[in-house]
Amino acid sequence: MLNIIIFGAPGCGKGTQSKLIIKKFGLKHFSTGELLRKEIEEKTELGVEADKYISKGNLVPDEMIINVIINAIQKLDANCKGIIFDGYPRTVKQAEELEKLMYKLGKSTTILIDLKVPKRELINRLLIRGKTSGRSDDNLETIKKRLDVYETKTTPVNEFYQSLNKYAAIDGLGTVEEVFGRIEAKLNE
Ligand code: B4P
Repeated sequence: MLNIIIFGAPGCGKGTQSKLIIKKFGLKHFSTGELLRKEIEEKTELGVEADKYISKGNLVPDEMIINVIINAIQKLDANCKGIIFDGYPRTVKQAEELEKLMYKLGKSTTILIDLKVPKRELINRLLIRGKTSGRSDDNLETIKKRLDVYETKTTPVNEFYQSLNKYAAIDGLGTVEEVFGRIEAKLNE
C-alpha cells in the first residue's frame, strides 16, 4: 500500500497535486480541508463550529479533526491501493494520532511529501484563488495569519516524519505538471 501525506504551507498545491497523484497511482483521497468545507456548506454542527476557526485563519482544534479522520479511515475499503492524506496531519498531535491509528489497522504511512514554495508566491496564489473560490479564508489578512499558524504549529510535523525517515522535500515552484513530475519521480524511487 502506498500511503502518502501531502504537506506544505497554505497554497503550496496540496489539493492540486493530490488530484494528479490519485489519477496516476489510484489512491483514495482524503482532504480534511475539503471535508470541513463540505460540513460548512451543509451547515452541520461540526461545520458551524469549524468555520469559526477557518475564517480567522486558525486550525480547527485537534479533538475536532482527529475523530473525523478516525471515522473516515475506518470506513475505507480494505482493498484500496492506498491513501493520500491531503492537509492532514497539521500538528504533531495529529501526526501521533495518525501513526497510532495506522498501526492499529495494520497499515503504515509511506512518505511525507513536503512541497516547498516561497511565501510571496503562496500569497500570490491564494489571492488569485480568492477571486473565484468564495472561501472565507482566501483574503490577505487571513492568508497572513494562516502562514503564521503554519510556521508555528504545522512545520514541526516535518521534523516528526524526518525522525521516522519518511520525509521528502519537493520544489513546489514551476508549472503544475513540472511539480507533479518531481513527485512522481520520488514515488517511483
Ligand atoms: P486546505 O483545504 O488543506 O487548503 P490550503 O492549505 O489552503 O491549500 P492547498 O495547499 O491545498 O492549495 P491548492 O492546491 O488549492 O485547508 C483549509 C483550511 O482548513 C486550513 O487553513 C485550516 O483552517 C482547516 N484545516 C484543514 N485541515 C486541517 C487539519 N488537519 N487540522 C486543523 N485544521 C485544518 O493551491 C492553491 C492555489 O494555487 C490554487 O488556486 C491552485 O490552482 C494554485 N496552484 C497550485 N499549484 C500551482 C503551481 N504549480 N503554479 C501556480 N499556481 C498553482
